[in-house]
Amino acid sequence: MAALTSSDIESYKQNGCICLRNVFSSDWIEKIKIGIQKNKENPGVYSENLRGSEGSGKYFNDYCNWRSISEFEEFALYSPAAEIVGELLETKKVGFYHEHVLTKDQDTYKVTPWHMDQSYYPIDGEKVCSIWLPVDNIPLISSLQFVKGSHRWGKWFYPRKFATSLNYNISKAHATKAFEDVPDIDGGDYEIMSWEVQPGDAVIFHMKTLHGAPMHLSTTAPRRILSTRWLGDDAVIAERQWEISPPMMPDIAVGQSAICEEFPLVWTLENGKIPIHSRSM
Ligand SMILES: O=C(O)CCC(=O)C(=O)O
Repeated sequence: MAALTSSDIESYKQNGCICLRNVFSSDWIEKIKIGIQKNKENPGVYSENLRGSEGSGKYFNDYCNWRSISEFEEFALYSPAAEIVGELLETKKVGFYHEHVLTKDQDTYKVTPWHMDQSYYPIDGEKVCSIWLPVDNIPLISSLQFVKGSHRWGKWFYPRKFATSLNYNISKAHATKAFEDVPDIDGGDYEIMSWEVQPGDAVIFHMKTLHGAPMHLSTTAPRRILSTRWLGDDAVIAERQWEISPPMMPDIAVGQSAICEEFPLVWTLENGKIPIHSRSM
């Protein structure tokens, strides 16, 4: 058992984010470091290197490489992550959606714009979250920030390009939901949650919680993160009016469970981790 407390579960429900301390062993952290290094040396088709207007560092991000980077596949299938998600979301099954590497070199001026992940994804449902896992010590000044409780506002915000902070272009005429611009969080009166974190800690957040990250101004250490995305019982395929992320729609009807061959079942409450050879919906 991942042994989360009822207060952890309640706090996640209320705030839409939580920091769990020391939940991944140093072996997992070392594996992830290797995976991140492999990813940076051999970036995938979706990779980006972004820079702020000043500073020497790059904000590298890439995703959906877990089937070719064995350390990420192992993490998705065999680490304690899926069970933690199962307990925190109080879900009977957990599917793995994808991984996302987000590293900021020393002296990176690029901020991560405030955004809501779920509007990028063709996924509806409430039992859906990400685990933001640092492999470096991250001071509060560089750490991911959340707008407390924003997953419960009942609002959907347009996805924004990380490179420009501008909204995605809307290419289809018929919106299935009303989307709004992300409000000016930095200039507004919002309650922000954020944590100084060490390797082994995990920051978990609802896919609707607004979040963003400041520059990484350390001149001595990078800020390397593996963010993994997870699906629970009520996660279903949804339509979006823009290019979805990742840009591959599974061959599943809108409204059906999103846990499928592309986004595989990795854990159930009854059986625990699902071995790779016997995975089924
Ligand atoms: O680490 C970052 O800069 C952004 C992380 C993020 O947006 C995410 O994991 O969804």
